[in-house]
Amino acid sequence: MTKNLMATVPSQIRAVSGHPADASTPMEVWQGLSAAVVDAIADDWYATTRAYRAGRMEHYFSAEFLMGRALLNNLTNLGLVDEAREAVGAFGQDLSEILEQEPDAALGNGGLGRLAACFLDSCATLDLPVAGYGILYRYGLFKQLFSDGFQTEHPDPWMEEGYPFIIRREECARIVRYNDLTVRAVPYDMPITGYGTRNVGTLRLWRAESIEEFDYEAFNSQRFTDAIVERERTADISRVLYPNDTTYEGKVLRVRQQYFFCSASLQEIVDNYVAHHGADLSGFAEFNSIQLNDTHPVLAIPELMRILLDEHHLGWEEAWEVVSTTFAYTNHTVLAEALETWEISIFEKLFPRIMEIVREIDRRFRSDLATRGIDPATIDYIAPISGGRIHMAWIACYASYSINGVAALHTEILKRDTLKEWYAIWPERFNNKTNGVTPRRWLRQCNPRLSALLDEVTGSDAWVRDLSALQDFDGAATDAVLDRLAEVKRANKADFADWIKAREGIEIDPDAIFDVQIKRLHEYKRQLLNAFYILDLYFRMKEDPTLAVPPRVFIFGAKAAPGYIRAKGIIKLINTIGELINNDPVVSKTLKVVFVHNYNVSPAEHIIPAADVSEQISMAGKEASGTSNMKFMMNGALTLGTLDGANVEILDAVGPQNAYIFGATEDELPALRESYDPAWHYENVPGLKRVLDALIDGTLDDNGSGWFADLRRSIFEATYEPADVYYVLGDFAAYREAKDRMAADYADQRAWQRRAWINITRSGRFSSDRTISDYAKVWGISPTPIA
Ligand code: T68
Repeated sequence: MTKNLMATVPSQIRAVSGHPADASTPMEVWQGLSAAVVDAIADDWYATTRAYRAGRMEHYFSAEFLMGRALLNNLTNLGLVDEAREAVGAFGQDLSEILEQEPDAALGNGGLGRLAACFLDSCATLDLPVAGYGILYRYGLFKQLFSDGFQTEHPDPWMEEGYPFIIRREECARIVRYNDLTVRAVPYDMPITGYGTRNVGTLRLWRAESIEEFDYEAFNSQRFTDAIVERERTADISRVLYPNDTTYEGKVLRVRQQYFFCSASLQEIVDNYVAHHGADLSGFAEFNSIQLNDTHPVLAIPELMRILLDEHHLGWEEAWEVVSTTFAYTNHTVLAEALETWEISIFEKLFPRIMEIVREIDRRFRSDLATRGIDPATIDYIAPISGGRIHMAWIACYASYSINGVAALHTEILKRDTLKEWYAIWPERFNNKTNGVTPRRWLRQCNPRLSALLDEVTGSDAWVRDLSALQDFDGAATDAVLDRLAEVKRANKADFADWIKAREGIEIDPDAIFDVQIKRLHEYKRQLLNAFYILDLYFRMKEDPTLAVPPRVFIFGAKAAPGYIRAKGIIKLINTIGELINNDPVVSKTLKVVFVHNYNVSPAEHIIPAADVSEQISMAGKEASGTSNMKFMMNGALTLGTLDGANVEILDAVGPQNAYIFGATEDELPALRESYDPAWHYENVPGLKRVLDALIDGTLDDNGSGWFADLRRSIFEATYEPADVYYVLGDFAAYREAKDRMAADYADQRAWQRRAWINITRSGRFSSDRTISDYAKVWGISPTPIA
């Protein structure tokens, strides 16, 4: 199937480093080994691309793909890990060290971007004709450092030293035109391998370049800087990923980025259609479908209209028929501040023709709805253009043949609330697609010990391609198997303790409970609730030194959007609580707090296999799905969570005895909020007063920033939002009770392991293979194996 790595690796290393393999640095070995892997799959990649392009294809449009590292993932999928270890071992190199050289391709913010990456893995594994399209950002999500406990942001030039897993395809470049700028879009292709298949899918990322390297006229006439300025203005388009994950920002550059990759990708897809099926574009949707990952690629809708109308001369009705059978839309959030709307003036300035088309979509939408007897106020509310702004979600809903949420509860909220007007008119368009994660990266690859145990218990590695197969092994949890499971977790925790010591300089006890919350920092995710619990526990231990508290390590990883001060205040608070606890001679014997800096995909691969407790504590109704909850479950951690997002389905899969669920539910909250008074909770709920006062009485030092006092105000004072919008104090007592109980339950190790086992065996429905199989039905595509 693939060329012998042992044979090609030394020469590939020599080619990149210019000296023999045994005299090369680990970074050079990483480069050479990676090049050998790309070389080994080249023929299969080409064959897959040809096979897919001839038939019906799905195109996954996403402004973000959070790929993480590629080498180990490809070796795992291709079954070449042992061979690679041997190949580099032959000249004295250690594969683990080589793997750690690789930068993360962090071309995404969080769940939405990582979901896209998991989906590509599943599509490849299932031989499905799907390609991803996005942007080759020169700078990925910023690097996070801490300085006095404050987050600082630094650029992430992730491919500056060369990146073997991406191939420039000069010959496939396209031109993208704005009113004020014309640029070249050059595609870079990343091969996407699957597990146990020869098929190799493609992620195509576009990079913006000038049409001409220099404006020679400007250059010659001594206007050197003008020539450079123009070139930089173009390069700006694919320079940097916007680091906001929940708030929408109406920046011209952002809309340029969105149009850039949509236009380039559509040109290519249309050209491919013409090459295979001729110039009559009316049959386009029979061979192509496009999934819009949130509203970020929604400009593809008017852009495809433009191509069909202006370049292929279809009539409006005919073009609209094509468009409205091509696109499908996934919503990822119900937070109002995340819904994208753009000022009309921006569209007019950048692409007047697109604006004209949007106006026509709006005009026809209004008359279509009026004919259906919809009342004028509703029409005006959900029209593509209203209040002087363009509403991307409304364009998506109007043009899409399918609209989905990302967990059952989320889809219900869309139908009932966020998109209710649309659901009333087009109920048949709505469907749920509960998220999933790839068991290749998130189990096989990151947790080799547990993988080996599962191979042994199930008798093969079939579970890696069909995770639901594990459910037959619920009953396999004999004492011998549970002993092994305990050994696996203990060894993973010991590895993790070493990793933390080296990375963060903190010593932790592998026998303590590892309690983990890793995700973007946002108020709705309630890291503050976790912080309040830890601080309260510290005070309880100070007050009563005889209190029986099981040893625990509280682990956090989170980036805050650089402009989101309150989120940054929570990071500072957790770091400050960590200082207090980790330096307390008595309490630090029992508790530790570790904030892993620069949380990303590859740190997650170290953290998740070592976790005992998975914190999923968002205010009910706010987390669309969550996906780390699924990764933890697969690795045998127990969920401590609210009934939010996919937690609801995890609870359903494992049963109430195998998870810790607490807090107000989404349907209870409106009534609770009516009489909600945070001040009452402050006075009456045990522990809260002491914790909230510590924010301002000198116990915790925010270095004069005033951020801790601001956090306290966010709990008590209504400003733009009601006081304590995310119900932190309201859920505190229930959280404390559940978390204390969980820690006490940990003492019965046998019972704990039994429940961990059930979490693993029941995780099958949270494989992204299941999610993608569900999407494939909507997309109307079927497996197309090349061999
Ligand atoms: C997440 N959204 C959801 N958004 O919050 C999470 N947003 O519940 C869900 O599991 C996940 O999507 C996958 O469906 C995001 O991650 C973003 O990252 C984002 C980025 C840019 C603009 C807005």
